[in-house]
Amino acid sequence: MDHAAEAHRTDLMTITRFVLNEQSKHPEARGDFTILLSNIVLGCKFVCSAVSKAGLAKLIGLAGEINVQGEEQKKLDVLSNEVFIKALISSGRTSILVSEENEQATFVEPSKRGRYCVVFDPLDGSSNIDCGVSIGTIFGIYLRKDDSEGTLNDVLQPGKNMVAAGYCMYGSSCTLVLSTGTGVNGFTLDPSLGEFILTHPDIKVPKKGKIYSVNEGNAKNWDEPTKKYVERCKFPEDGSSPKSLRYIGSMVADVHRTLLYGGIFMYPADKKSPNGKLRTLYEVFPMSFLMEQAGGQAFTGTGRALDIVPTTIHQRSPIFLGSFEEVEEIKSLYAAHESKTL
Ligand code: AHM
Ligand code: MG
Repeated sequence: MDHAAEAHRTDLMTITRFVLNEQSKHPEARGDFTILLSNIVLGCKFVCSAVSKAGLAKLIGLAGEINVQGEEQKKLDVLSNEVFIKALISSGRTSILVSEENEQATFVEPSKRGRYCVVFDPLDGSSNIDCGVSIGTIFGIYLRKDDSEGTLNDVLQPGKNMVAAGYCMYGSSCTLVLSTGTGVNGFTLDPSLGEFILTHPDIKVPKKGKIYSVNEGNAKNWDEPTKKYVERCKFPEDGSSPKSLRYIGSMVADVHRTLLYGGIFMYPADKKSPNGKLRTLYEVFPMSFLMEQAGGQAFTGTGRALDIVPTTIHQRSPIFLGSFEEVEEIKSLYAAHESKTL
């Protein structure tokens, strides 16, 4: 059944029902994850509504600006951050929160503490808000390592230790893509019901793709393997058709397209930014987790992205992710480059 037909079914699978079904396969599950997720979903619904009203409500603007009512306006990313932090704390299921918007991690007070740690970017791509381009929330979830009150080490874990990851894209529709480690599923918000409905079950990224996605304005500073890969996209050596370039400049939208249509998304290292631009914990890890769960790969230029052991919460990492075969090609270019330079 295609996705459109799926949306017209009457046995609506809401995200809550879906997660409850999944959790019921684990007899030890205590319902904590379902409660945590429903608070993330609440945050996404709030941000979705705020983003769609942004132009009208004049929510957009510099933090600190005063609106006509004399109230201070909040930038959407500041507002989104507050909503997520409050929803996650009041879930009573989290210990440590790391947000792109906050320099320090948030340690939840003992009376509200729970077993999970959430790393997130409340509104990624927010420089695109003013022109109506799709933006999104990205999140990853860890289980606290032990029963202690929680330390920074609980979030400085490699991405492969995440128990779930996802993103919500605020675009022509509001789409939440989630993995709890058993594949990837996509849900679309039905505004009339206020519910996310399963519309994209068991997403698999095509094995090969015809699209590459990168900020080519940085090409001057790229390393040899990246230059060579992009050159091959344009002038294939095997006589095949050149790939198409698509770059929105909003990670959630670029990764969403890559997941559905195949291809490769990259934000490589370059001479000016030796670690690329994207943040390891709450951008690179969740998207790499989803891509692997959908049958693709995620590579940093030196190894598997999900193997990185972060040492600081806001560190960055280069990333190449997408269709299995595209990432395989960039991996072999790096391997060849390395053996040449040894
Ligand atoms: P942000 O977290 O400040 O919004 O920046 C992250 C965004 C990503 O969404 C996108 O992939 C990338 O930055 C675009 O960067 P560039 O403008 O350098 O191409
Ligand atoms: Mg970001």
